[in-house]
Amino acid sequence: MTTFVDRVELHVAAGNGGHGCASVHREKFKPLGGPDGGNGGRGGDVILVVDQSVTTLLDYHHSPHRKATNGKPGEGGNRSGKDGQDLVLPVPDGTVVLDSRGEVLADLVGHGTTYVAAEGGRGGLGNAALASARRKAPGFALLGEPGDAGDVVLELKTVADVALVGYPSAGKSSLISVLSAAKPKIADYPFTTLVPNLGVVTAGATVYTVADVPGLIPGASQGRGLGLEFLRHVERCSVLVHVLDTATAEPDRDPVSDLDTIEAELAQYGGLDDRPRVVVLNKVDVPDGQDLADMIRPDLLERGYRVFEVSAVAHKGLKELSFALAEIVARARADRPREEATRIVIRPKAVDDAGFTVTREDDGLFRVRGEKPERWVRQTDFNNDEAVGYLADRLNRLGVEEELMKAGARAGDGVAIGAEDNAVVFDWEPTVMAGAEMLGRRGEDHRMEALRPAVQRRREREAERDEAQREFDDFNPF
Ligand SMILES: Nc1nc2c(ncn2[C@@H]2O[C@H](COP(=O)(O)OP(=O)(O)OP(=O)(O)O)[C@@H](O)[C@H]2O)c(=O)[nH]1
Ligand SMILES: [Mg+2]
Repeated sequence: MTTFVDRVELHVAAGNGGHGCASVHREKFKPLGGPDGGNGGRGGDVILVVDQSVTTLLDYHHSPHRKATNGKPGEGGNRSGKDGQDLVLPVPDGTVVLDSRGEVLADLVGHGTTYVAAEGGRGGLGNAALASARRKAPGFALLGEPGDAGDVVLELKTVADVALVGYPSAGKSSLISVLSAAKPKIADYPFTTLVPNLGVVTAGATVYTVADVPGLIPGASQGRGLGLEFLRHVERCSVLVHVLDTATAEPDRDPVSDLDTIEAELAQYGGLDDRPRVVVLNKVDVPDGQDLADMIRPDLLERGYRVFEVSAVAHKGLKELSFALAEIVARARADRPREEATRIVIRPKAVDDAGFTVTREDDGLFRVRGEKPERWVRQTDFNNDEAVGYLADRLNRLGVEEELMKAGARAGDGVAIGAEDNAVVFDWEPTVMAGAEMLGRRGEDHRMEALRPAVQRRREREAERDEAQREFDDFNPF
């Protein structure tokens, strides 16, 4: 049998956004041509799509690193960069997507269901798009944003109606082979089944699926044997069938204590309490087996189980069993109006209404968190003073300065924008716009200390350019 993979860790990286372009239109005898730098293209997404022709996660086991392509940078002449291409990854029906901490992100059920596992970065605006009445000829462009990158875990949960559980060699695979057309491997040694088998059963008008789980043994929920790995496959089932071996030769086992052991393991695993149970006493073709079945039947009935005596080998009691299971499955389907569509969990964004938060940390550092401020920082080319000045303006307009002041920030305090491991840190100087309490003289635009030299140079340059622009405007009647 081919390898079966039902859990993989996938490393996904979306494409980066292309950088915007800073360019000035040049033509002979027209020294003051307008900005014509195009925008960068968007990075491609990594998208998971349920494809019913895919049955295992094997491909991702072999090559777990997947990356979408980057957006191309913008170019002069107002040419936008090309968008990166989305990377579409086909996954089997019933794939559950988790983050690396084990939180469920999405539960993908149904052909065509999609989930964006990593979002491509936005392209940066070129200087043409950044031009405004106030900033007629920006000498900078925005950087493209990096695409999302990270690990997701894919788990495959078989979507079976009936799950067969029991000790190794109890006859689970044999039962599937006689109830359905499936031909799983059957042998007289334990752990014959290494991965779940799935069979389709037709009983009257009802068609349902049956899966077996590799044999469970005491301690399975702690990871002994193979079964636990596969219990997730039974999580979606409507009914659990205990397959009990009435003819085991092992001295310290009997069907009732086997049942107790398996139940204890299921309880340890958790989440299966509400599933109806049925007991199958298998191997009653063996004379001792029939005697034992007769002996324990009253006990099982008293415990409230429906009990079926069968022989997978002699094809005994199969019809009753398959019709009884069909009835339970049909009832479960009726009770649970199949809203079993995709359950996608939206990752919460820790941002309040203002779009950002300011918090003071123990060491006196002020931390600014928020989608916009963090994005703006990523988009900034810190080697370009004008770009840094533009960032300061944006932060100010959003009200970041004001909030910092309210939170008690003083000149010279450290301010970090972004998460701990990925923040831009600078010394803060309040600006004119932030209110009356600023420490500098009115009209002086001294910003964050670290940015100040840059900002001052920018202001000087802007003043020069504005002057030139004014002269030009005066001279030019349009
Ligand atoms: N006499 C008799 N033997 C059976 C019957 N059902 C299964 N067996 C035998 O029991 C052994 C184990 O059967 P499997 O179907 O492989 O058991 P399993 O529960 O799938 O075992 P694992 O996959 O190891 O967990 C095989 O030798 C079967 O031929 C039955 O009804 N009567
Ligand atoms: Mg088996």
